[in-house]
Amino acid sequence: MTQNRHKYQEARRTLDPFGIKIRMLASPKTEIQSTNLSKIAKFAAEEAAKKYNRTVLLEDSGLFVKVLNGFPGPFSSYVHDTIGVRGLLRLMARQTRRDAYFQASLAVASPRDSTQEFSGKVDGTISHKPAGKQGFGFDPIFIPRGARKTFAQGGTEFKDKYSHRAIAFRKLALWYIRTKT
Ligand code: ITT
Repeated sequence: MTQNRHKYQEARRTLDPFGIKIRMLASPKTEIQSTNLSKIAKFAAEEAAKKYNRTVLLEDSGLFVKVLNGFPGPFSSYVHDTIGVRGLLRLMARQTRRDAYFQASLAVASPRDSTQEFSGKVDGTISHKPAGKQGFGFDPIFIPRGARKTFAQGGTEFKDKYSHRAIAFRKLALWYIRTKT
């Protein structure tokens, strides 16, 4: 369940090779006030599972910048919509320590079973200027550790190789295959 088509497409690409099919439920999630991504995802997934009486996959994610003490973190969507990529770069002007990570918390809730949670994290650095046109959100300024280009320069294969979301959804796929098939 997401209103962000990019998030849905990335999830679908990751689950496809495992033979797991999902559909996009473009409904707004109830976002509780918390700095904990996992609590935000779990609450919203459980509420949606009850409301729609079906299994719901819901992922909450964010970019955590070390020199900004983890900002924007759980507020990444709002910060992206307000000050944007360039605003974040301005906050980091003249900073040489540019370590950051993306985190994804994925909750699978169903009206019957207990909620399952999976997470993914990718370490990297914030570039000095935006580069690349692919992807979404903060992709133009995030360079994963071990690479030399931003997520937005790399394209889908590159993103799926490194991304926090791909890691979380692969964990979900392995759990699903182990327990449900
Ligand atoms: P939904 O709530 O409808 O799922 P959303 O985009 O608002 O869509 P989040 O609340 O999880 O989703 O916000 C995460 C924000 O963090 C997202 O909007 C981006 O700005 C940023 N973000 C998360 N993962 C990202 C990624 O893989 N690449 C770039 N930016 C990402």
